[in-house]
Amino acid sequence: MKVDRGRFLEEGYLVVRNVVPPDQLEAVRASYEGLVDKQRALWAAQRKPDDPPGGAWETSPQPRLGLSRPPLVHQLDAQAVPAVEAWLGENAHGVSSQLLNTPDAAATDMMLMCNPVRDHGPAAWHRDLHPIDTAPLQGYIDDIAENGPRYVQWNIPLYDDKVLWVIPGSHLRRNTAEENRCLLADPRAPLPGGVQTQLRAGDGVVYILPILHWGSNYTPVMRRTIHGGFSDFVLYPDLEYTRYLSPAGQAAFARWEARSQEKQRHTETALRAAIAKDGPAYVAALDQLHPGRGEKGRLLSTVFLSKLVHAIRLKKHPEVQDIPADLRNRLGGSHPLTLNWGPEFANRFTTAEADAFWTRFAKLDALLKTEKEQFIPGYQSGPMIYHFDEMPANYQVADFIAGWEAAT
Ligand SMILES: O=C(O)CCC(=O)C(=O)O
Ligand SMILES: [Fe+2]
Repeated sequence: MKVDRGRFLEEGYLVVRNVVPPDQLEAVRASYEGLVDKQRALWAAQRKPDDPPGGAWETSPQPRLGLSRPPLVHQLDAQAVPAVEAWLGENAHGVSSQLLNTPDAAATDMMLMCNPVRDHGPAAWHRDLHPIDTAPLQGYIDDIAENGPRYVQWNIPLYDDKVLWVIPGSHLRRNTAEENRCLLADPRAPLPGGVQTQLRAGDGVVYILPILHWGSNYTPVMRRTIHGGFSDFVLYPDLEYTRYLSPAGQAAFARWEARSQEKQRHTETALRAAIAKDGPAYVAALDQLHPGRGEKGRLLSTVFLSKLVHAIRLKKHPEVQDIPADLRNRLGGSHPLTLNWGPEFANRFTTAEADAFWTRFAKLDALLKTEKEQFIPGYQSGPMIYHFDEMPANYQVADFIAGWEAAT
């Protein structure tokens, strides 16, 4: 299927019909329901003393399965095949590759959002963006405007679903003053210009990550909505289950895993070039990481790397005190879309190497910080001493590299 990429880039979202073809819908539903049962057993077993018997299934406003993450990923078997392969069809994988303008986009975190057991009402409007451990919004906007998104996210409901609202075009701009006023007054009410998506079972909405969006109502009405995305930047904790997939499915995950390893190597090369103060090698490594991107793309990746450098430093020196608690908490996980390859990535470097590249990135880190703690609504970061929106003024990758000479 040919989709309207121009419209997608402009509005930040697109509704695609029959992402799950009608003749597969029943099988995909049944497969996901089997996974819901498995996850409910896990939640019941993990419940805390004060929780109801079902644990998170009963307490969460949006009980969510993570198919590609432990512990559920360790339990996938032949029964899960239609659930996983729903990601591989032409209208999911093919359309995602078209929209990302890449030959073979990889499925990232594969999830399923379910209805809560009791009414929880609306969530808060937000962008799926936590600038504290990734980058300021403007960095994303500039990169997307220059070369399109690096990641596209999907909601693919298996039952009719109108929970999600979006603000068209908000992926390419900061919040307006009016939006900030409304969000501070009541983040759980309709915003001016908001559009409610109206999806039939099997249709999907695909959107560009920093778009302002809203989970407008979490009620006990049956909801089983596939959620997750596609990118060239992925990390798979466990691919053991892929042996149950069709040959084409196995081949897809094998290609994507090889690509992930390659991207991790290019990330390592970039950090080693920084240690060596080799500017051309640093830029060459970034160009391998995301071929075809320009200055804005390289700058965004450099900001991502400044966070990775923090994560590695923290792994080598758990006692350091100068990393704010909220940043520290996020850095412990993985976030491949922003080049955080998880705790084990630090093992590629010695402590001395980690200290050396920290020196190279310290100035940029300081430029990303604000003087006083600040807060802007509509993000997944609370009040913080890093910029929510603004990138360093008049700053390019060449300035980052020039800064190495002045440093020790
Ligand atoms: O429920 C939805 O459709 C939106 C969910 C969402 O935005 C989120 O969990 O980040
Ligand atoms: Fe979200």
